[in-house]
Amino acid sequence: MATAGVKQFKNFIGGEWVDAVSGQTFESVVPATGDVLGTFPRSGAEDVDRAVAAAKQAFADWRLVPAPERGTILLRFAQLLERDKQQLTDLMSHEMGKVLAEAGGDVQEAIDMAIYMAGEGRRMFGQTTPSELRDKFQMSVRLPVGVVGAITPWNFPIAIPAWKLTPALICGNTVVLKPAEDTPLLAERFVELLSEAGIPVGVVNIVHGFGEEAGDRLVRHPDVPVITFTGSRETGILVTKAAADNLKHVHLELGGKNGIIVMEDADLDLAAEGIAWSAFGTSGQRCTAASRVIVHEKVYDELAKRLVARAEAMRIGPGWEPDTDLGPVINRAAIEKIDAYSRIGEAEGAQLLTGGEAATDGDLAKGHYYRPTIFGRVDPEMRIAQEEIFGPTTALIPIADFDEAINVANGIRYGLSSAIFTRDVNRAFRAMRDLQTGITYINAGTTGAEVHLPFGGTKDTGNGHREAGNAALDVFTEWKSIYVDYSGKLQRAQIDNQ
Ligand code: UN1
Repeated sequence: MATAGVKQFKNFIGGEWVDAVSGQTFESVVPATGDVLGTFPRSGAEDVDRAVAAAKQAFADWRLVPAPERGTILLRFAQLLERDKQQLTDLMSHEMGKVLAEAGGDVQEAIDMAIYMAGEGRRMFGQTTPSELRDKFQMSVRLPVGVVGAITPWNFPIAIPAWKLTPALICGNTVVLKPAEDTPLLAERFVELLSEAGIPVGVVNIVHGFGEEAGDRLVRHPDVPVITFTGSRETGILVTKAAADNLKHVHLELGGKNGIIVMEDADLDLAAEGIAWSAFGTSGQRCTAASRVIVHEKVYDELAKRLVARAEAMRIGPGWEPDTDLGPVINRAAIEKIDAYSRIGEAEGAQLLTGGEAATDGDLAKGHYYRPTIFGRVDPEMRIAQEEIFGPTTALIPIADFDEAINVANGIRYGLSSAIFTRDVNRAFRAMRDLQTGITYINAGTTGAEVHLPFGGTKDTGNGHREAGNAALDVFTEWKSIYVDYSGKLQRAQIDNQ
């Protein structure tokens, strides 16, 4: 189904740019306009098998390349991302839809992560400990695991591949990347830059296509011992089951239903700004987006008024236009899902304060735009307060006191990010301890995690792993404990040596 005049892109396997074995393709479409950016191989099991074979072969040497030398390549990669930042930012505003400032932030996050992981090449600390015995030395070291299968989402199309690939690579693993089918061109640029930075042949491979086809094969492939996946809870469960037969390491970064608590003593201007940014930034398509606002009754009306005013002032348009505040959502299915939740919210009896419909005026009709949507007087048990919508929709939930706020905040299946606006330091510290999320912000919104602290969540947001920071190394290495006896005689541990 290749379209005449549209550029055809390929997979990158063992250092070669190749079509899918089947010859099938799919299109990358601009969500703001419906224009086609290019066609990409619709890969199947055979393509994945080839990529895994290339990655397996490349692992034999890459694992032996000194980690600081691997770090030098990642540093060069960071410099190339920096060199092409403008171009990638512009492309992202087209292919994914986010506004320029956020697209630039996405690329910057990748640069920062690459720099951080380049530095890990000179750290990657293990432990040395004293021995129970004389003349014996012992230490632990991190060793790479092998071929990593990375399945990345469209919402952070440069940052998240960097979160996964740079730690995998610095640790000495090789990679097969299956990027989201909505943002294949950005993933292809990402891999081109890694190659330009000097990543050896076969160390990084990209296989485009769909989850049910290419992704499924990658997850099941017996020669891929590590799977790192960011996406929905439901797909995370499928990935876990599919990987179980081979007892793979599985790292999951799944959904969120992140709440911001606003207490009666909060700086309301600051809170309104933080909420608007967290709820509507990236059109709500962040796993860290604030889709619940848990607000004290005393300031409920005032905050609701300010948030509605902010939402209604947002300029909706293509991400690449400099005055756009809210870009499109990723595709038609997203519009349908978000809109279905607006109807569910109304049917549940929540008050629709603003939005609740697609934006289709003039040229907007060509793209997938949804008005920033706020529901008021939401009951914490309603579906719009429990389920991840992944769009520019947030739910205001009134509460009477701090304990209720914490209970409501925790009363969901997810546990990614949380926030509280308060001037009371005691409450702030209790919130830091009691909010059951992997990330908590004090007097800031729920988005904006930095690359050098662990990123991830509790409960159904994941499976106990974290990415980013040096926590990421745990996903991509095996610990090895090493004992060196230099006594020249057989010494036996854990027994009485008398
Ligand atoms: C995501 O939405 O999957 O903290 C990642 C943030 C960003 C990353 C979000 N740094 O919002």
